[in-house]
Amino acid sequence: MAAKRRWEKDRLVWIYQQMVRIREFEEAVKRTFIEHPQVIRGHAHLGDGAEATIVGSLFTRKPSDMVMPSYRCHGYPIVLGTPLKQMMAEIYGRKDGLCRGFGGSMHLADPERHFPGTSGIIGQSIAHATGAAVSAQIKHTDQIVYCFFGDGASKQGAFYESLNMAAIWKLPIIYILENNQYQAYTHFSLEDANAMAGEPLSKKAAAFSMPGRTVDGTDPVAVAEAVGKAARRARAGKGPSLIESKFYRLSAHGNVITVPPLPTQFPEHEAIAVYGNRAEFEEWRAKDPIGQFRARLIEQGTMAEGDAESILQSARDEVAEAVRFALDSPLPAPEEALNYVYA
Ligand SMILES: Cc1ncc(C[n+]2csc(CCOP(=O)(O)OP(=O)(O)O)c2C)c(N)n1
Ligand SMILES: [Mg+2]
Repeated sequence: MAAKRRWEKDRLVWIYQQMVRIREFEEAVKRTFIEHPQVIRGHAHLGDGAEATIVGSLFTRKPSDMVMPSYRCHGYPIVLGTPLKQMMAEIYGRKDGLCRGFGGSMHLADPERHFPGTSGIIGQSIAHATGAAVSAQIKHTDQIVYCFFGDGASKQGAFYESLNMAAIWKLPIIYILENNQYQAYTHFSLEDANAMAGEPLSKKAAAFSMPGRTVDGTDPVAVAEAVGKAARRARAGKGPSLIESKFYRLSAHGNVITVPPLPTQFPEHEAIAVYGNRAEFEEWRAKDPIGQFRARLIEQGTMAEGDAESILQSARDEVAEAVRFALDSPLPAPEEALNYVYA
């Protein structure tokens, strides 16, 4: 009994630790725009607010399973164990990056860890992930696919076509709809923006006779329970599920590129900048999944305050080292520009 409790405790602390590592990494990406203007040449989109959904979902995976998110993709490889140094070097466009500096923030890939790649074309990653599930089924690899995508992406045709095919063929895939309530600059809800029909979004699963469920995406344990059930179903050959995880994107959609010599910056959140609704933003900021989970673990005696502090400090050290490594890494040589271009 004591051993089981210890195991449970370790698992909860592990979840907290991964959430903190993701947040600290993304804070460093955001800071780079201020402290080292022009270092990140393209766009970067942060997933702060999504940590409980990412870690809770991936908590249930086996190491050989495939993980295929959309373009807001920093958090997932962090949980899979991809070195932060290589990730930061990729975001900085450097030679030592995961994709030798050719991919950038929106195109991270780590095939060794079954993270095949991401796409900035909204909705299409759902079709890619469904294809990966077809491959796993044909090859009998026993892998399942964790397919993450946004509320906006779920309006695309690729979503409906993919869910139909996955249901018919009982593909080993979990569709994790990250409802962060914004689609770039537009609020998702029907009343506010006339952008999205049908709530909760998970009820669309019924059209394909697959299980659909909406969970509190600020609670990693609730996410892990729902996704774990879907994973057991997929592994048993019973087919796909749709999980809508509802949370709030805590940063603006992405950075804005201003004209040099002005630095590239992150603007205010769209709730404030577009809708003038600071109250909505503050309400959700108070439900920050990391703050909530930290308080809960401390209150229930699972984690000591001191442990929480050392988790934060070691994440900061790890990230600082990744930043140093990335800044020291050279840019790819100009003559390499056309390498890896297939057209
Ligand atoms: C096919 C396509 N259309 C439009 C865009 C421009 N675009 C970039 S992000 C985005 C919104 C995506 O919203 P959502 O799927 O909810 O993902 P989130 O940004 O919230 O993670 C849009 C429309 C795009 N990249 N691809
Ligand atoms: Mg969204």
